[in-house]
Amino acid sequence: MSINCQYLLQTHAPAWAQATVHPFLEGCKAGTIEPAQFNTWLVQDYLFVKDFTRMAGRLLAAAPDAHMDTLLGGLGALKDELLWFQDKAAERTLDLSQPRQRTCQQYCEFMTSLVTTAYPVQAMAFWAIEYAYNLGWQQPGPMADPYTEFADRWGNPGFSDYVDLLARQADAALETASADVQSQAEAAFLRVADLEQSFWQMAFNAS
Ligand code: HMH
Repeated sequence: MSINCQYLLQTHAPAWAQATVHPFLEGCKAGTIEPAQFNTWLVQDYLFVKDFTRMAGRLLAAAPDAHMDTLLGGLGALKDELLWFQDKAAERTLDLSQPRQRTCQQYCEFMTSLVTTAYPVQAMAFWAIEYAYNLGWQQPGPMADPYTEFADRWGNPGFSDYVDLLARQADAALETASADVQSQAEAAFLRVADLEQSFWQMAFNAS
């Protein structure tokens, strides 16, 4: 029996809850998030997504033929997302050329380090990163403006379908993976969970 996405979510439910439930997201729903907190998240997440896009490119390079179509769709969505971040930053007159904060830097370094791992590990981590936002932005329930469009970006049904496809691809890759690769995938999942929690906390701490 190989590990799969469902197994990881069940086995590590507390770690996953910490990755996807945070006062930052509750603050968006309640409208109590401070501009400094939200704007810090916006700039740092843009810097994150730029590197996540590079990770997506490396994942595509390692992927079997059957997984290419979904990943190419993902890259197309990331192209739009980067432009959308630039629009959102311009509306708020935010400078996107700021340096990465420590947690963002650590997350980017982790994503870069995955290039030396086998495809199943990369596929698992890629799914976990997308699912963290798909779940996190939906869980508080409908958000008031101006946060509605942020919640919808990662919570919309089309994005949920894409994340499901990513889970199926990661599961398929893990099915034939060695025990060593499976344990690397589990470690990568836990690292994503940890970094997601730290990323919310980094933005929440801003003042
Ligand atoms: C920190 N995790 C973080 N930012 C994102 N945009 C996503 C996941 C989803 O792409």
